Amino acid sequence: MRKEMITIERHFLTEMSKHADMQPNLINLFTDITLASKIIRSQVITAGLGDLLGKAGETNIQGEDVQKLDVFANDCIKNIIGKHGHFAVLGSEEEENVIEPSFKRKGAQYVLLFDPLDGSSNIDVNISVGTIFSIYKVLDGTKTPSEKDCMQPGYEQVAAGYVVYGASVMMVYTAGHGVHGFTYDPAVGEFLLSHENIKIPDTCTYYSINEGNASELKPQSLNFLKYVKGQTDDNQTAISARYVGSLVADFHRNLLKGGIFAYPATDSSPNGKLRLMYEANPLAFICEQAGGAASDGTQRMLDVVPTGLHQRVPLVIGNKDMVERFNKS
Ligand code: AFP
Repeated sequence: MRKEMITIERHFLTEMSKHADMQPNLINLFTDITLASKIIRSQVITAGLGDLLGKAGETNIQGEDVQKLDVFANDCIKNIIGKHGHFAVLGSEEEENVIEPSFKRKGAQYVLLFDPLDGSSNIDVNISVGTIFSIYKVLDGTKTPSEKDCMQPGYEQVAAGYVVYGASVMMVYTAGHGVHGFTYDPAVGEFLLSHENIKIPDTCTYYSINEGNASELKPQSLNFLKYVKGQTDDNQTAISARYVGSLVADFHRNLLKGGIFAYPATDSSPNGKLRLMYEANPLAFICEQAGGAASDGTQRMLDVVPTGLHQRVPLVIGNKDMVERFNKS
């Protein structure tokens, strides 16, 4: 029997009473995100029974195959969050242009960027997928919110989070005061606090890199791979590899167990594969708040100045000492 049952909204309110800089209007956002993720979850867990598995027959702005569940998740978040009223503009990894919310209160001041279903090519084989989100305030002086408001450096985020649809469904968020995790209890229909103040363990237990790309990796990544395999003179013992190819799932495991994830530059993708605004920045914010670090291989991820809404960036994220080691490799 649980001692306490704390919902995200309750937790956010308690945190707000401790931290004056937390944005009160965001509480409604968490209610909306949890609603959207409950709906997405209900589709993800029964996708094999209906007609929601497989490709939708289109490619997105990234040139990748869109899965039917990508479309479903994107529409679901747009419809729910679009009616929130406090968002001035939205941006989705699945859509080329910024999205005008269907309802805006006067003075709406937030920007929401989201990846509706990260790792979606894994859905058909029952591997965990996730939703990632990131929140900014509109730029000072903005009258007509636009793409510019969506292209702020990551250090300007006021909150970020993700939902991982796995063996259980978890939502993890930060509003700049630690990282908190909630597990969905289907019997109650709520996300309840299960992991308060998550800190990445000091020991790096896993490294997560797609080594199938080895022939295309730069010397920096290859040197780092030698290091984690204990093949250098540093007395580093080999650590285990874990990579499922679903960023949220790989990141979540490393956050809880200690680890480093890297999707570095390759010869054919000099900017890596992952997107700065939808994947790298929100997870970098969470990772730093949990005591870890994130870089693009040279500089702090949150300091990267965006040049495009859908720009890709090499991502190195996890235990701080390992990220520093990668940067110096
Ligand atoms: P999909 O959304 O197309 O499945 O891509 C997932 C992803 O963007 C990210 O979640 C993974 O970490 C990464 O791609 C895996 O890419 P590789 O298959 O090239 O390793």
